[in-house]
Amino acid sequence: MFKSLLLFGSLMFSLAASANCELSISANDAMQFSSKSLEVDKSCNSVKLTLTHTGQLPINIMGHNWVLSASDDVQELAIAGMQSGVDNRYVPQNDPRVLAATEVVGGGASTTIEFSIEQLSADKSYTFFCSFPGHFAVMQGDFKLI
Ligand SMILES: [Cu+2]
Repeated sequence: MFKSLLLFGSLMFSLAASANCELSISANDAMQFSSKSLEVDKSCNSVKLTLTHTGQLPINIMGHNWVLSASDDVQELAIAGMQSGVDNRYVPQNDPRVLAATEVVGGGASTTIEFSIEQLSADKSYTFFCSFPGHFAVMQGDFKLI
């Protein structure tokens, strides 16, 4: 009895230790994300992501956000985002192609979102990018469920 409890306990511990449901990424004044690839455990119900702008430039000059979409949608979404304007934080509103999106932050600021990944599939290709005008071509990376 004690032995099986011990076994159960260590199993729970290893499950908790392996599930990676929290992500953090930073962006800087040189228009770069700190990571080109992010991975989360597919068993996560939701993912908590924190974006930190480690630069000093103001939000209207070098603002950054973090937007998630299917990889095939990035280019069209980035254009639609630009057209949505600053009031909509450069993200088209009520667009189902947007799987997650943070606020836009300027130098020294950070923002956190929590989003569901239950409708995402480990077999599909997802990309995160910054939709601030002119940034998506260099500010993007892979988002994987593992
Ligand atoms: Cu940016």
